Amino acid sequence: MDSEALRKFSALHPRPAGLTLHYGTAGFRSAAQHLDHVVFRMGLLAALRSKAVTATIGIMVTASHNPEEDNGVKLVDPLGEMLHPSWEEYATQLANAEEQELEKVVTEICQKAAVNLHKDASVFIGRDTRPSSKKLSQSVIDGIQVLGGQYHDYGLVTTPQLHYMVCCQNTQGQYGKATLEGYYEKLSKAFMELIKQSHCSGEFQRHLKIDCANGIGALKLSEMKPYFPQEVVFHIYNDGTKEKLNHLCGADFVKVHQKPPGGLDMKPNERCCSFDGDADRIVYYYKDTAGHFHLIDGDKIATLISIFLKELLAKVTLTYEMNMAVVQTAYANGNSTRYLQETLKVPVHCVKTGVKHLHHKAQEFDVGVYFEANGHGTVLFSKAAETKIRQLVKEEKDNEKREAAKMLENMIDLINQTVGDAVSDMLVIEAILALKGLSVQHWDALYADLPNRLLKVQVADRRVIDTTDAERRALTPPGLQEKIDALVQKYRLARAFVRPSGTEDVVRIYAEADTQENADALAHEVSLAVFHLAGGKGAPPQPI
Ligand code: G16
Repeated sequence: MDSEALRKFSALHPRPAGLTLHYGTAGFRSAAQHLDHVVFRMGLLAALRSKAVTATIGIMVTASHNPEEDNGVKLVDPLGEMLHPSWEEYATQLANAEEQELEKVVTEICQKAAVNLHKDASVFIGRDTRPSSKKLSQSVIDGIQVLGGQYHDYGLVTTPQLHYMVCCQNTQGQYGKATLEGYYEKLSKAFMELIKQSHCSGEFQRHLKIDCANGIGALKLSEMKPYFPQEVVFHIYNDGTKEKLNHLCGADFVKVHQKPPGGLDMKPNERCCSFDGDADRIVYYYKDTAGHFHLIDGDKIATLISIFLKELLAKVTLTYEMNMAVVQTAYANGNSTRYLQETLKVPVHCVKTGVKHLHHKAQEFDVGVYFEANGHGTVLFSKAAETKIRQLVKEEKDNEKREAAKMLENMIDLINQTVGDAVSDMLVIEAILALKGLSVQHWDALYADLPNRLLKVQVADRRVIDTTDAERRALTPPGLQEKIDALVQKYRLARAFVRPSGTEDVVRIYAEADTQENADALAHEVSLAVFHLAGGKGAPPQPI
């Protein structure tokens, strides 16, 4: 290691005194002005990880759904997954090391993780549209170069596009070409192939209004437009030319507030959707003729995809048995879980919040559908399932089975299997709706969501809350879970839980019950319990 270069460059990216940050749900997140040293050091970490696994690693500068003033960094492992959990601790150590200790910490990581510093390193970099992102990505480059690493800067890309590039690069092109053109070509081709199989393909016309959260999704969808024929009409709203990123718009705003985004004019029964700030989440919605807003969140997206895949798998099953499961988190609406288990008869698993947990669980199945209620999700196909499906397309004599296998093959190519991807998920949903001849209202009517409410409470230190049972029960502070249990008892069909956010300095509260009034009242009572038992800051939460 070039100690002199490390000293010189770390002095250019000093750590603000007394600032401690932790690797959260999806990397580091904070006010952008606090992050220069973190991203420089994550450049170092990415180079170390690359040397350790002899593969290209990705770094995305983004704070996704957070306000425009925040920023953050997500690290991408070789097959496009989130950074391996065993390295999260190294990331936190490196981010918080005193400047004079940095070399020692790097050496310790090399020893613990068996990193040979003489090996080559390769890192792919991407960034979102935040004003602070360009400068921060330059600091990432400094970190990579200090350890002699090579880099490719993709500039402005969505988070899932960067995950895709990393996977393509490390699979020697088997997953696709590691270019934006390669991504657009692969997805648009699979989408158009699927649509061709639709009975009404002759009169096929897709109109969809898309709120891009004033973020990167707008830029990338515009770039993708020429890859589609004229019949596919995506109307882009909140493209970032007028308003601030994520301000009163985007998937997180729509999901949390259960209302339409600003800047999108919605006519009755029109299908609309929202991306988040880095385009890795999507939710759908519409307004009925009476003016009521209907949210179609990640749970209903997972349900639609599961229905479609299950039907196709049933058609090819006589030839090859494939197991399928859905992975959710504690935020999944109780009625979605009931529908999947009792009506669709698909096994459902619950894991902790964070794509890394869902992705990991979904890898256990031939077909693993995973979605967070907030709209972050995808489908994973096992290698064995993929090989079998591709073989059936080539060899199956029975027309119906071959057609089903062909649809599955196109789904495999259309779905970004590396991570949740708003663009890819949107195309998957649009294709399924067209193939099944379903309107957004039919889709919404699959089951009725239990009324629910998401709240946030600020406390002095959110880490006083520790949870268990996939975050459904609080272990600390003492007495909190007992209080929540007693409150839940007061309402019908009720459920509530609390957990510290890993992306914002807040405690999150979720409640559901038989009516919206009861869900709101329960959420408020639980938020008061958190405020009093976990050291709330400022004024106590007000009723909704
Ligand atoms: C990230 C994670 C998601 C998680 C969300 C909220 O999303 O990738 O898995 O659901 O944060 O996490 P928390 O409740 O811990 O704040 P994004 O889209 O913001 O990167």
